[in-house]
Amino acid sequence: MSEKYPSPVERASVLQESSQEHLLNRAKVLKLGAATGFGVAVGLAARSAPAVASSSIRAPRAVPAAVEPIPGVLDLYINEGYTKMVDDSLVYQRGFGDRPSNLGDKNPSLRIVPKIFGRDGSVTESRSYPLDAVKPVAGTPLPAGPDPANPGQYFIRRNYWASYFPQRTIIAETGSKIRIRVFNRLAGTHELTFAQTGHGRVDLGTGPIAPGGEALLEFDAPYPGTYIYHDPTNAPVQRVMGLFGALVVLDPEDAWRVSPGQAGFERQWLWITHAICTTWTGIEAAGGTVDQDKYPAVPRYFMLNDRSGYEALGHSPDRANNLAAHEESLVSGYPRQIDIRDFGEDLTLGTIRAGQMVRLVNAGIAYHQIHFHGNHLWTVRRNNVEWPREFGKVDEDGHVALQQWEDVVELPPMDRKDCMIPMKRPPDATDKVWYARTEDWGYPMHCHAEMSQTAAGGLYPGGLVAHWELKAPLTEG
Ligand SMILES: [Cu+2]
Repeated sequence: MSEKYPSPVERASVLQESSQEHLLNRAKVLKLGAATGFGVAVGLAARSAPAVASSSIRAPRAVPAAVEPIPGVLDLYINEGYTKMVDDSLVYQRGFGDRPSNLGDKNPSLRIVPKIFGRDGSVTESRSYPLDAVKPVAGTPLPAGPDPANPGQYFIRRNYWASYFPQRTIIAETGSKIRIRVFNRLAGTHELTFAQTGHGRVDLGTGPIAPGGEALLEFDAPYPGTYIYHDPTNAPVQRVMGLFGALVVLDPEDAWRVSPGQAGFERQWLWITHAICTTWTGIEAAGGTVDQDKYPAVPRYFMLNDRSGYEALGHSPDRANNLAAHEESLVSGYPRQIDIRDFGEDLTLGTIRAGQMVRLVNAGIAYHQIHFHGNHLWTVRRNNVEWPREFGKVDEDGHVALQQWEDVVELPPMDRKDCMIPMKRPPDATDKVWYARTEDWGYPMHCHAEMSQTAAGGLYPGGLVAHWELKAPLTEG
């Protein structure tokens, strides 16, 4: 455990050595915090490392092992380490972590436990949101009761269930201020950018942070929606190295809706997809810089919420991982009568005629085709722009995209799509079959970009896979 956290003695001495520096920083931070206006990103960047640079390609270690936290500020550490892939190989990765960790650590901090920026100025660590909502057991919301007019179907609770979020998630309530201090613990220059979060959809970021340096980024929570944060250095290389995550912005007064006036939902899911190119990780691990013309990306691992294959499906020998996969990724619920034309309409008091919302995020480099069996999905937004059903779209390549209501959702790199899965009786289930069912009905989700179903160039189905479940009838009790 000592490699994960510095002992109190180590920590105290490190703080002492650099206390003056940090007092100075803190004063600067507070001053800048008071001076910044609406939507302004402040880069307090690039303190250069003290003259202790070694010949090592590794980080100069100018950043102390632990720093004094500032209330309302989230500390992120740019770390490196090795991560176990689905085929048990270890792959070099970088990431925005919760704590400082080093290359040799068995459990490096390469992604954060979800954090919530509250309207009240707080930063809270929580895998579920809203904080005071009831957590669904294994991620599956229970119904309010049977729907007498529709045997085998249920009334769904309105504004009741919390949702679980995967690692790398930052949630910001509207009206909150996002305040992040970033420590670059690596030998190269890195930065943190929140794509399309500024006025006019501009990116807001720290700017380059020198090795051993730190920066403060501060901006007002943008319009409700789904965003990607990442390191744009030598894009997309540093993102593919693991420096990415997702920001979800929600109105705390209306937290069961992706945006004002948009469809309500029972609970929501955040699916962050990602791909790893081991040619690139090998070059960067050796201290090099990827030349994309010389070494085009050839992704070998494909993940959903940082899991692949049997681990993504919750079939691993690790029970804690399986439970987390169910809570975060494996969509599940009870069947309900739904009409996509009137999502959100009340049936009876405290219930909603709606499905579950899946926020699809592609932080990787592959064009994904997220394909569901059992139900079609209704895409309500793409990149935080509403997708009404009245008309189709023509994309940049001239293709007609009629994707509002489909079983395949196209997801190019850096795209976010908010999709409603109705959780309804599958249209091809005849009465005889429907009324005879006694078990959960499980349906696959697989990506139609077939290479993404594999790991290490062939291990199938070791890639970006999931399933969703329509739960069996509840027995009268
Ligand atoms: Cu299929």
